[in-house]
Amino acid sequence: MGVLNVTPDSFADGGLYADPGRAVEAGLAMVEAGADIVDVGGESTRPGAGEVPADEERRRVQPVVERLARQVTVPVSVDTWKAEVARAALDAGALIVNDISGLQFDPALGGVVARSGAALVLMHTRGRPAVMAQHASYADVVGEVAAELGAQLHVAEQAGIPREAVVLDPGIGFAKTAEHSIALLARLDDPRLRALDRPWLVGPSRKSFLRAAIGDVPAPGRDWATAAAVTAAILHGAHVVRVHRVAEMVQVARVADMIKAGRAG
Ligand code: HH2
Repeated sequence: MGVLNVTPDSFADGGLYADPGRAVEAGLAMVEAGADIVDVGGESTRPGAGEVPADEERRRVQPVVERLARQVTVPVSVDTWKAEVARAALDAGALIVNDISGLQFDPALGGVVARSGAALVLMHTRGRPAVMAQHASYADVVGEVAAELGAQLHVAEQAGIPREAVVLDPGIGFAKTAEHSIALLARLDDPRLRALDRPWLVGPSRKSFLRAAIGDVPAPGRDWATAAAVTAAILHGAHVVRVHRVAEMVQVARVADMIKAGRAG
């Protein structure tokens, strides 16, 4: 999954794709480089970020989703927790809703996804990005994330979204300290996570937990570190990795897949 943030302020690619034409070009280049999904986002959810009004977020993402969806054969996803933005993006051709709130922030989102027949990425977090760092407290991060994702999976099913349409995400860096993010990546194959019986998406790309190993390198310089995290995630059972540098991470993912399978090709 290639990350395409059409925002002025995303932590790793903010401002690069504010112009819709450039954003579409970047999305096409990601598909050319091997992305299986392009994830278009119009609101930064980095720790401490404020919220963007729905009409502004819709204005950012809708034209990009519409043009990309017409030109690529892979699914386009929309990275939003707002029902209104999701509805506009689905009407414009998106096939996946990537909800960082795991259906916690907007009670109308589940119904929008259910009625459209779209797939849903259900990510774990606690509290809005502005305050989520205050909620990074766990006695057993893997067990608590598994339990909370299980509860939200139930909410999705109650809203009419088939279980088969849901991909789970432990929410690397969302209401997590570096230790929590590292524990989740190291134990993605824990039986309590596996028991939820859904595919896993992980988004370690350029995130600040990587600094625990490499020091204070700015986000765009964290791609080698991201490659290591992507490899580890795949070896521990991740099915989808959400990354900024698609061409390089396609190579990383293919080699990790090959080694995990234990045979060439
Ligand atoms: N991380 C970010 C945004 N959306 N979605 C999922 N499913 N999983 C993630 O880990 C995830 C996500 C944050 O990264 P980015 O989009 O690069 O930054 P920003 O939120 O500043 O736009």
